[in-house]
Amino acid sequence: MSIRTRAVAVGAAAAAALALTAAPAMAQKSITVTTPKSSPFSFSGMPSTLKAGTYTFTYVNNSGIGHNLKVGSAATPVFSSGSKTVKVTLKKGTVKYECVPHSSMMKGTIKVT
Ligand SMILES: [Cu+2]
Repeated sequence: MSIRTRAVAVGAAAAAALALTAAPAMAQKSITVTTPKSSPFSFSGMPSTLKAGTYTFTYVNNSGIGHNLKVGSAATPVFSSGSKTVKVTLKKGTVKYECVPHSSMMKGTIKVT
């Protein structure tokens, strides 16, 4: 084994060890949902299906209009610029999401499997 090959092998082992160490942190998933200025009464980036588990949704509101993101029973405050997060555990079934002040327009469902 040349020195070069050996360095690659050690690097791969280190990467594998790192992946194992990082695994528990990845149990909590992150999803970013955005309301763009160009479509100020919409949610962009919300998946239509997710695996059951705990998620942190980061809601980025670029619209300048007061919105929030409610997923299941958890919601961000209403805000008009910047971003806020909401953490929620999703169980199997259909979960509703919406902006509470504009729930007739800004709403949808996530199928949790
Ligand atoms: Cu809204």
